[in-house]
Amino acid sequence: MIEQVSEIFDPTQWREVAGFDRLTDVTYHHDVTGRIARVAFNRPEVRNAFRPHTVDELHAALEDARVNPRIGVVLLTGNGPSPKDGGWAFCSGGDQRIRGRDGYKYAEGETASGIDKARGGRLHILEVQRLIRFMPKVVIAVIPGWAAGGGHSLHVVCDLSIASAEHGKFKQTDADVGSFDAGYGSAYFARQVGQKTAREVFFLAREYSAQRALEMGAVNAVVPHAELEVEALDWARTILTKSPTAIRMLKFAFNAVDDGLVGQQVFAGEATRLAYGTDEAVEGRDAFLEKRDPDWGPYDWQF
Ligand code: S0N
Repeated sequence: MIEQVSEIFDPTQWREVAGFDRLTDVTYHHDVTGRIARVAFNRPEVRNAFRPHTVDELHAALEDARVNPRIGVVLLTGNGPSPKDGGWAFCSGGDQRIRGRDGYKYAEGETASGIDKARGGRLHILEVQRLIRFMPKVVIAVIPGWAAGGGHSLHVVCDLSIASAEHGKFKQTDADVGSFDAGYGSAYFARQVGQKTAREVFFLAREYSAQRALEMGAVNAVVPHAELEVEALDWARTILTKSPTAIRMLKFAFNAVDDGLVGQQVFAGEATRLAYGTDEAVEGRDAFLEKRDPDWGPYDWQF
């Protein structure tokens, strides 16, 4: 029987993933069909804030899901509730005990021997953002509680967001704590909700309910807390009935308009991959390998 990692986690739906049995800061599961991944922040006592080690584990789990050809959808969520006060969180961003100019401050349970100080100041959560953005799978933010600071930015960068009606809460604290996500977290958020609303969220750092986030266009759905993961699995299973190639091309098409040359590069890579599957491209390759001129005769200039 697998561990009950969160109050709304249904262990009958999930399996542990081989090679990921020593995680401390996140949990990683595949559903019983092996087609859906669930990656969850597992520091509910600090509203699922991430320290550098959390980001390492998060990146490793997401990368594993990215390269697994069976996985089509990733659910990114936060385990809970907090054993301290019963509070729920998706993620509250960077662990504020571990940041900044004055050197690495150890988190509870960490020791000097376990920490590579050279890595302490890295903002490698941005690498996680890019992994979510560029993986050819659908990533759904499943938000059981607070999405704040860098946790808010992570939900922004996910393809879809579903929030708990009772506990889902949103707050962009960056300007309160002297931190700022000047990339996807703010500029892309403005694309989603509009400039005025995005500036309000960042400049006033107020708290917003899940219902208000829905009205803003910041989340796709708000569902009863107890049904959050059931609903997310249902969305994932629906997506899995679709063409994998169509979904990946659509994701990269949606991205491309905001991603500049990098977006074009990703989309172009997909176009090249598809072209390599044609007889025409095979003829070009074979002609080179056989040291002859290519015969393009059978291939029309289609219109
Ligand atoms: C999420 C909030 C709004 C929840 O409020 P609530 O429900 O009243 O709970 P609290 O009592 O405030 O919190 C419960 C316990 O959890 C601890 N805690 C909460 N969030 C964090 C956090 N981010 N870091 C460390 N601890 C946290 C509380 O201290 C409390 O502990 P106890 O019980 O011991 O008192 C509210 O908690 C809140 O506003 N949290 C802070 C949100 C925030 O400002 N996050 C950072 C924003 N910036 C980023 O995320 C940038 C990320 C980044 O650049 C980075 C990456 C890696 C490493 C560092 C950084 C970095 O920040 O530079």
